[in-house]
Amino acid sequence: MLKLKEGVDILAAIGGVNTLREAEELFQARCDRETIEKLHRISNAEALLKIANAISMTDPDRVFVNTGSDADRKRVRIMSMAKGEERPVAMRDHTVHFDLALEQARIIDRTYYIVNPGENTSVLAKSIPRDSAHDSVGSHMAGIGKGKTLLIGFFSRGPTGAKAAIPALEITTSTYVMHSADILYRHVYRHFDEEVERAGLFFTNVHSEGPNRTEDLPEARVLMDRSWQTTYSFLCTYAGNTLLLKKGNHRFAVDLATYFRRAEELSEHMFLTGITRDGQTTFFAGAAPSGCGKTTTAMTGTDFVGDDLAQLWIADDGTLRGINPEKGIFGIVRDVNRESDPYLMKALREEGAEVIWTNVLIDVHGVPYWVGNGEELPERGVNFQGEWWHGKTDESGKPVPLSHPNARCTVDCTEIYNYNETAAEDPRGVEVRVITYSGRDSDTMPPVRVAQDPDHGVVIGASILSAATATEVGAKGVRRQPWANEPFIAGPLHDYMDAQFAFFNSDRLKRKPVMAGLNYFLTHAARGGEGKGLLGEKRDVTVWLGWLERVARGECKGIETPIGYIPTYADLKALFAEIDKPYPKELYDKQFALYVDNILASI
Ligand code: SPV
Ligand code: MN
Repeated sequence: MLKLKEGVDILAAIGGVNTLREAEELFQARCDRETIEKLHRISNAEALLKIANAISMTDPDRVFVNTGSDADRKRVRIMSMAKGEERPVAMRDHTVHFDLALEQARIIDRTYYIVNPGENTSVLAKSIPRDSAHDSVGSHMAGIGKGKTLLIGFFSRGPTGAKAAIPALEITTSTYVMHSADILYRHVYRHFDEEVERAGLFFTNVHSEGPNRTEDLPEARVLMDRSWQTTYSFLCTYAGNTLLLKKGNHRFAVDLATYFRRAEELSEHMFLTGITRDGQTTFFAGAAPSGCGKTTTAMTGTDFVGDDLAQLWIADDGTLRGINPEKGIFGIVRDVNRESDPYLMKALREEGAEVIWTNVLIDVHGVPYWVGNGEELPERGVNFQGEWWHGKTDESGKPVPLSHPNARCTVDCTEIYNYNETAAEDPRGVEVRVITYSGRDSDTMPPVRVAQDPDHGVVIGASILSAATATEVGAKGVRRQPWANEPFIAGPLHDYMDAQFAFFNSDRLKRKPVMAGLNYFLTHAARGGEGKGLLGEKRDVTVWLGWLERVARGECKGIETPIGYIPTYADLKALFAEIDKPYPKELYDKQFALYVDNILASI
């Protein structure tokens, strides 16, 4: 069983700062006047000690506190350009950052949970004993900041004051990481003390890219100390490995929900989006594994709230509430085009937004391009492997793609036309009426089905399957992706499942959500046709969500089957008519026929 503040606090042990007085002496010795003044506005002793120990351990030349003011944010961007972590591209306020060719995704083979003796972790995750982690951090992070500026930011994972929002420190030598945090997270510098008080805790993240060389990558590590809710990351730059406010802290939030707030909260790898019809908005929270179209699905709603993470809780009035711990997207750009993602495309291609591009192709005019963008593509440019030209191959003779399949854009949600900022910033959260679970299942489950009861809903979540995607270095094959959250579940999966049953069956949850399975990856070949082409189109998701919205409002029920309620042909035909699309009965039969053998095999 996980215990907090158990075992050696590695950061304190290496930093050696134990009292507030020592911390103050260190600030006086190591920081300029402005930084000291900024630190003096923080009074939480634990946070000041974390900061002092991070400075002491990494030994930077300078320290910079990013309060989130316009001036500080601008300084971060200027530093990033001067340092070369980012460069400007043609459009104003757009920059590009390249990660090393061999670090284009999460380095799951070098990602570990730091554990105490006897502590269990998920069998699918890697763990490292506390004393070995202590050695590893000590030998790689002591002095890693020499010659650099250490940047410190105070963030909130969620709207200030929301029940499930948690404050966190991001401490990094990387200007790109801090710039990304500026776009993706809410600053809470001015209310940090109160927020720590309210939440009862905060998370800490310490990162340094070190020299940023390919030869150091085997030594790169992402280490997460579950007991001290502190992450350590070194010798890497990809945001999934370094901006641990995101998935590092998500893992701690999963721990909190599972072990300390059981049946009260959940922390999920889900988008949040709403559909408004006749003046009423129905909010959805939807899980999908990394690289399976979560961002695109979220943006099909009329009231977009988040594309990656959701903190859910049961409110005192018995409703299910959700917040997005983030306020920006770090989205995959492959296949983002005007047809499938009009709002995102507008934010990316029209002046006005601040955008960080990563691992795309920059052409000779400084314009970013990516595979599947629906535009004419340039013949040459610079990408994640250096100079690129059409037909370029790597050492093994394989063609080098124009952009990496995990190339991304970082942009504030307020730049997205259908973002409902009022709902997203509401500390009461949005009321979640529908939960969806989707994966990449080519041959078994229908496009949409509704669980018969909460237990069934939990099982649908537990059964998600996905093909490997480009979001993890070295991932291969189809694998189970329970709740699409498996890569971020630190503890044994049965604990997580138990927490799901306890949450959705809770007597306190008076307004039970509709729980549904979604699958838009059925192929023609799997339904008696030819080829791997998809049955239906990506944009049909609006119909599946539209049907669920009607189920949530009690306007449709569907046909009861052993795998849940499936829509009637008449209901779907009417919904397709609303998007001016014919929906032949023959296609419905293919999509909703139950392939019992496949279903049994899957069970
Ligand atoms: C994902 O891979 O699920 C992402 C990007 O959202 S990151 O987790 O930051 O690598
Ligand atoms: Mn994700």
